[in-house]
Amino acid sequence: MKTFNIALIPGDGIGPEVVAEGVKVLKAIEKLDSSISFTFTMFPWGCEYYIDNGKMMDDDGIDKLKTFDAIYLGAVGYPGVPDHISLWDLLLRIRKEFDQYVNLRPVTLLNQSLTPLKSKMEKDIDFLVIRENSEGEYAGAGERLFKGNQEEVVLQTGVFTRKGTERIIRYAYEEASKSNRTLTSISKGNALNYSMVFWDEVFDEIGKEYPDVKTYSYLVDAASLYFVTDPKKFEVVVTSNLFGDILTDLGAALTGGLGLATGANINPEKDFPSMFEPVHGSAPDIAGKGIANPIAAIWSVSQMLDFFGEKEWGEAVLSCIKDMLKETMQLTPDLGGSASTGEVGDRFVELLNE
Ligand code: GGG
Repeated sequence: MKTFNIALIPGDGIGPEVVAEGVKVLKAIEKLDSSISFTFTMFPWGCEYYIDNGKMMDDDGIDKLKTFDAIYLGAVGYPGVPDHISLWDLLLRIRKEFDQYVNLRPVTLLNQSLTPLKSKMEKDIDFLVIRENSEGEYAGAGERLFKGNQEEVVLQTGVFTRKGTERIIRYAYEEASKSNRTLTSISKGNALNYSMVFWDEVFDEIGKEYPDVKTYSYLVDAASLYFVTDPKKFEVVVTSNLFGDILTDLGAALTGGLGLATGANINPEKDFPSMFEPVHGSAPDIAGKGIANPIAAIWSVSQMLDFFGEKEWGEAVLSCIKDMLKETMQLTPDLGGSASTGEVGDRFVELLNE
């Protein structure tokens, strides 16, 4: 019997609603497969916790999470707590403390009817964005001088270390090489004359170790255009923290919206737990209405199962998502359906049992 211990951080807004459906799916798998079991430990961290305790998580929160096989996170951020506090003191803190330097965000069209580009599709949109997840513009480095003064100066420094840049680019080459796909680097070397020139150099240097991988390099502005006009150009993409965050929302727009976008924050060395989350935020406008789309969170479960080495279950969950997307009436309103969050989860479990 394999037991996987999962820390649950449902977080804010629709986070708890969608995480509950992901847990429903994991419990259904446990019933179907006597060789797997999961334990779930809930951590009530997030903005409500901040309002009550003045902090987003316990002081020893990182120590508490250390022993888990994975963290399953819903969403962070809610009106009343400044966004940079909620993001930095929970989500970004966990990514950093556990050195989850790889962010895997698939941009995959699971049903042709979901893309606003459908008339132009010659083949399905199906690529993987590998976002650098530990440094760059999210390093937290900067300064605010002469605050409120006419002379005010604000610096937000992009930090690109050799170690950090090499390891993400090497990870991406490995991924492209083992799956026999092309690799595209997205940067901005013409304007960002230190960081992105360095990024491009490292991309070329590491490329010498992978002569089998066909590569492309685009500036982020051109790449944004190609995402929309010619997404089939892309197979595996590697990019910086900020560009990856922005481009994957664009990717979500092409493939059905944020209700379908998942992200895995991976510590490849497995020194620390990895974290799985829907890409979307807490969506305060629909929180508590029972209409949040849980499919992105369920897709995160698929990524988690892959990461655990349970590839068959990971694929089974993805295949059920594809089946779900054929059933308009069983979807939430963002996808044109009228089902509730819980009904989508229940239908999902039925499909898994078929
Ligand atoms: N699902 C997690 C969440 O709430 N994400 C919101 C967000 O702003 N994330 C920024 C990032 O992924 O860097």
